[in-house]
Parts: sequence; C-alpha cells; structure tokens
Amino acid sequence: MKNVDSAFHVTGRSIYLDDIVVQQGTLYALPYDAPSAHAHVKKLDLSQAMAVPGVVRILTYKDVPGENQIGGIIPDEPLFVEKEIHFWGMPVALIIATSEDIAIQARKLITIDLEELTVITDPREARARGELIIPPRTFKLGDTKKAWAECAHVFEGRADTNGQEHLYIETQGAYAYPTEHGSIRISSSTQGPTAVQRTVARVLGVPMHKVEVDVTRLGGGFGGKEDQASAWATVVALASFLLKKPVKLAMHRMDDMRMTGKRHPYSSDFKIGLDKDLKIVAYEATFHQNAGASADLSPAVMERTLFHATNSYFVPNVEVTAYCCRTNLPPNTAFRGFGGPQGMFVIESAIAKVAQELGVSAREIQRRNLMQEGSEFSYGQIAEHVNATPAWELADKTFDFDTQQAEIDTFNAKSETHKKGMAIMPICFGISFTNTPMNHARALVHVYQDGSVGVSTGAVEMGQGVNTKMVQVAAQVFSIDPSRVKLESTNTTRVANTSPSAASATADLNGKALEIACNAILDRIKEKASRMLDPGSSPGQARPEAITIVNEAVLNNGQSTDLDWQQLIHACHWDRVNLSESGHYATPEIHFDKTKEKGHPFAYHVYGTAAVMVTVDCIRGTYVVDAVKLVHDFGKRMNDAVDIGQVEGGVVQGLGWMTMEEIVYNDKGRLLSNALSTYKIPDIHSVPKELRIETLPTDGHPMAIRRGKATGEPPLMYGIGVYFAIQNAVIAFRAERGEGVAHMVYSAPYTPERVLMDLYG
Ligand code: LUZ
Ligand code: MOS
Repeated sequence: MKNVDSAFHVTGRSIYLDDIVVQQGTLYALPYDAPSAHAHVKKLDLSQAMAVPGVVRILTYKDVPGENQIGGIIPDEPLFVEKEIHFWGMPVALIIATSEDIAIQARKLITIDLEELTVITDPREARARGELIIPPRTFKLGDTKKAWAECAHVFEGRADTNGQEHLYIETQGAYAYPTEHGSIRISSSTQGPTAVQRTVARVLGVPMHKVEVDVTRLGGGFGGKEDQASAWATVVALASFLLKKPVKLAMHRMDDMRMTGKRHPYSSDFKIGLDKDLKIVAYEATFHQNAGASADLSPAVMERTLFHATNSYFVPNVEVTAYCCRTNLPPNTAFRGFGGPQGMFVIESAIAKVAQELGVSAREIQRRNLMQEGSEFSYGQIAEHVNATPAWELADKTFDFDTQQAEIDTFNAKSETHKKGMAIMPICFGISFTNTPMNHARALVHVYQDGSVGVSTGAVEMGQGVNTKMVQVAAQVFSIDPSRVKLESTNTTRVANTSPSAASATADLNGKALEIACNAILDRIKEKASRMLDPGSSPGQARPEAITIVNEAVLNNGQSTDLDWQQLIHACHWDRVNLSESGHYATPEIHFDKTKEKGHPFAYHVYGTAAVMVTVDCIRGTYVVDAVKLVHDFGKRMNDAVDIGQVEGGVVQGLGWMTMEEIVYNDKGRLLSNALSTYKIPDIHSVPKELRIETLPTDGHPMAIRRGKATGEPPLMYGIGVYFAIQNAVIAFRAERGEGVAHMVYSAPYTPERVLMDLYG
C-alpha cells in the first residue's frame, strides 16, 4: 500500500506546524539565548528591546508561575537561565512581539553582563573533574579479569565518535492558544505529546487536564523531538497563558542548530582478547558519553550503549562501563539508534584493530563470533530467533564476499591513485524502550454509522510512515478497504499518557493497541451479524464465531450472505451496538533489574548484514561509496515502500554520521558548525551508487506488529561499515608503500581531511 501521505506531501498540501492557519491577534515568540557556555549572569538589560514598537513582553524565569524546570529523567534543567548559564544557546528570555521581524530586531538590543566560568567540552575532562550526571554503570558477563590469561591475542585502543545534528527538515516549533477555564491548547512539532503536556503543566503550575497537545505530523524528528520539543512548546504555552493570546514559534535553522542538543559524542577505550581460533574471549570497554549541560535523555542513551556494546557477537566475558559526563554543551539527546551506534562502533573498531595487527580479515573475526541461538547477552537476555548467521550467510551467498574482495584486490593491484575497500557490517538491535515501564500504548477507534472508521493512537507521524501502517492494521483486522480508514491527529485528550514515538517501537506498541480495539469492535459486530443472519436465535444462542468478514462481505460459516460491512454497521448502530473502543497494549515478557543489570529488556532483536564497498581517491582523500548491499531482517514486511524507505534513509543517515557530518565547538563551547554552510549532510551524490536491499526470509516475530519487525533505527548502523571500508582502502594504500597501520586511530567522522592524514600520516 502507498504511504497515505505521499500525494499530499508531493503537492504541498500536508500540514506542518508552520502551515497551521493562525488566529487573529497571534503573537510571535523568539528566544534570546546565552552568548556563553558557562557564566554567572551579572546583569540582564531588556529595556532597549522592550522599547521597540511591537514588542509586547519579554519573559524570563521570573515569569514562570510553576517550576522553572523541564528535566525529564533528572530535574537538572532550568527552562530559562536563572543565575548561571550552563551552555551556549541556553534560553535566557523570550521575546513576544506582533511579528517575527520585530522580535528579531528586539533581540539584537538585549545586553547581558557575564562573569565567565571554566568551560568543559571534553567528556574525559568532565570525568576527571568528577562532573558525572549519574554514577557510572557496568554490564558484566563472565569474568574478563580471569579471561585475559586464556587469550592468545589481546589488543587495546581508543575509539571516538562525534555528535550528529538531527537536521529534521521542519525545525522545532509550537503554536499555543488559550481555551476556556484557564486551559491551553498547543500544536507542537513533538515526538512526545505527553512529554509536552507534562512539562507545560509543571511550568505553568496547572494540572495536566488543562493542557491539550495536538500533533498532526512532523517534518522529521530522528530523536531530536523526543524530549527537546518540550522546551519550545513550553515557552510558547507560557507566553500564551500569561498574555491570553495565541503565540507561535517556528525556529530559524541557525537558532535551532545552536540551541538544541544532538547525538552524543563518545570517547571510548577498549580491550579485546581472542583465542588462537579468533574467537573473542573477552571484551572490556569504557565509554565516556558527552552528555552536555544537563541530563535530558542521556542516562537512557548511555544504557542503550551498554546494551549494544557487543553488537551481533557473543562474547563470554564482558565488562563494559559507561560514564555520563556533564559538559558545557547543549544537552545532547536521543538520535536514531540512541547510543547503540556509539557502542557498536567501538567493538567494530576493536575487531578492525585485531584484523590489522594479526593480518587477518575483520570479516573472518566477525563471522566466527556471531550470536547463536541461546547465546547470552551481557545483560542476561537469552537470544532467541537469532538471525545473525542466517543474515550473514544469505548476504555472503547473494553478494559473494570472496569474489568482491578478489575484485577489489585486483583493482588495487592495478590502481596507484585510487584504492577500493570493503567492510562487512552485521547489526543486532534490541526493540523496546530499555525502560520497561514505557512500553505501553493506547488507541481509540470509532466506526461511524456509515461504515467509515476514525483511528487515533499515541503514534506520531514524523515521516516514518506509521500512519500508513496504522491504516493497514485497522483495514486488515476489519477486512475493509483502507480508504474507509482515517488517521486522526495525535491528541492528548483522545489518547492519553503516551510514550514518545521512539525506540523503533511505535508501530508495534500502537499497532497492537489498535488491533485490540478493532478486535473488540469486531466481536460485537459479529455478534450482531449472527443474530441478523439467524433471526430465530436469541443473543445467547447466536454463533458469532461462524461469522467472518472478508473484503467487506459478511460470511456465515464461510458462505456468502446478503450482508456487507456498510449494512452491518448501519444495523449495529440502530441496534445500539457500541461502535467505539479504546485498546491498551503493554509489551509482555520484558523486564529489567537495574540493581543487578540483568533481565530481558527487549521484545526481540533485529538483525542484518551489510557489505560496503568504497573507492578512495588517495591523492585527495575523497571517496565514493560504490555499494551498500545488505540482507535485512524485516520479519514479515508490512509495507514495502515504508520499510525499504526506512532502510534506505537509515543507511544514508548512518554514513553521513560516519563520514561527513562534523560538529565543531570551539574551546569556549561555541558551535562553529552552526549552519548548512559549515555542516555537511549527505545529499543525493552521497547516496551509495548501488544500494541493494534483500529480505531475510523468516516467519517474522509474534511480538512485532503483524509479524513485521521494527525498521526505524536498526538500518542506521549499516552506515558504520562505510567507515571501515574506507579504512580498508587506506590500509591497502599504505601497505603498498610498505607502511604499517598500527598508529591508526578510530575516530569518526572519517572526513577527507582525516583520510588524508591516515593515508600519509
Ligand atoms: N527512547 C527512550 C528511545 O526513552 N528509550 C529507549 O530505549 C529508546 N531507544 C531508542 C530511541 N529512543
Ligand atoms: Mo528515537 S532516537 O527513537 O526518538
């Protein structure tokens, strides 16, 4: 089925925040943010800005009627600066004016006197100074200390990854207006409507029932609006609440880039030990997560790094420790993969190091250590339905790794200036929020008396196609044409207490809740059908189990009848049958005990294997990705266009993180890569020349919606293979010149500058 939004998207009719028709008298908000990363505020002077005609008011922390606090996991994040600035870009004040232009003019007239304090941008330095947001956590399996003695080879190294700007096409924003009885209604570009509702209620000092949050769709989220949409919705709600006027903020790109957090940079140390057969016996890693100035989601992101520290490999002795380091950067936040990719890069670096040192192929080490059925993860979950080896083997059979490598070697032998490299990237990603209590969802279904259906869920459409999947679920359960089903906006008054649309789990959680609601309605209408088709029976004697609905026809014992969906629904309504239902789903089986760091946190895992081929220009340090060919564990794929689209986008976003997207802060904590002129993201030329996506044939997973596995985050991690493919080309170049590679560092992004340094350094 086609994406339900595609026709409206391509004709410009889809409604994003900035497309909402504003009410008369709407005011415009603009944040004034801190021009320093760490300082005491001595004096803030708003008088000149206030004097600009059209400026209605300028709000600061003093105007907050409730708490000046937006921290979700830990209450350590003021909405507005009080006495101390913690990062460059931290909101200090909010200008409210009759137009955006006036607000921009006024912002230039605000002055602030500061007493500058020491700025920390490096997570290792933060750790050394004891600046930790939560105590470190360690996941342990077996005993690494004893295991080193059994290892034939032990290597140590360091691996760093930089952050990543979300660069959702639609920037952060919100529109709020007062409603009756001191209530407020907010349209927000958020992945987490309930997070917005909770945060606004807290800051305004009102109960949550006074705050209605509505989301039609987002122009991209990628994790950047899982938590960080709340601040912007809250400032707008505050202004609207105080002024009793509609207020809007749609952020400018450079403001958004400067003021919001990004993917967490990590700096990590590893130690890996293998036996003589290249079986990994022991693995230790220490992760320094650059959390930024406050917790935001960092503790949860850090946890997922630990969960994915051994990627798709079974390692009997593991000890991995992570530090959540407080620095003076904007609070870093969720980003597709949520710490998983950062953990996986480190073990892939460790394997690459072993391969270089021993002169074996990384591929051989990877293959020999893949998870098997019944393997134990370091966090105690026993791996089931393990598709690591099947995906690898199908990839090898389909793409023929040996032949590919031989062709590359032949090319490299002939080519002086260009070298090719290949890397294989297996993935294993756990599906569920790692925080078990977040794994539940609700859906509300109305079957209208004409047979059309309205569906509300807690899922937020952010371009990932979840609305299309929800239409499919309802249409499949009822066996009606998808055109009868309409997805409503996501609204906290229709579906309450939602988890954010995140963790790749949105379609599973909301889809299962939707299935439950639809099935409950289906049971009632079948009961009515059985009474209609067997008029002699009383309610207790009717046989609803004999009724099926197939493509809108009502069948009795499999035999066609005169009744169809529309007639049946009409009859149900006039017989006072309840045609509405709310469904609730909570993922069964999952649990996790943080005191032991053991449990069964994931409903299932998604596997896959990618082969990545690149060509490096060894004069310039530039490169092209020739091919990414992969076998992916889709389960029983629900929607080809949606799911393949997720894999394509994930691969490209992953390779952007690994190769070209370079976030630069100076030592004062000021963002230098603050616009698209200084921050490069993949464009059409960066897309692999060949992007081949094959499906691993399986029965799918019962805990996945319609047995089709989650596809949101896992494919991003195929992009990690691009880093190692480039490095293999560099190694080939150096080897030809008789130069070793032992000095090589593992540091992403592998920009052309870094490639040049590795080629000739
Ligand atoms: N958000 C969250 C996530 O709160 N918990 C998670 O485990 C998660 N995983 C991926 C993306 N967002
Ligand atoms: Mo996310 S990183 O699933 O919002």
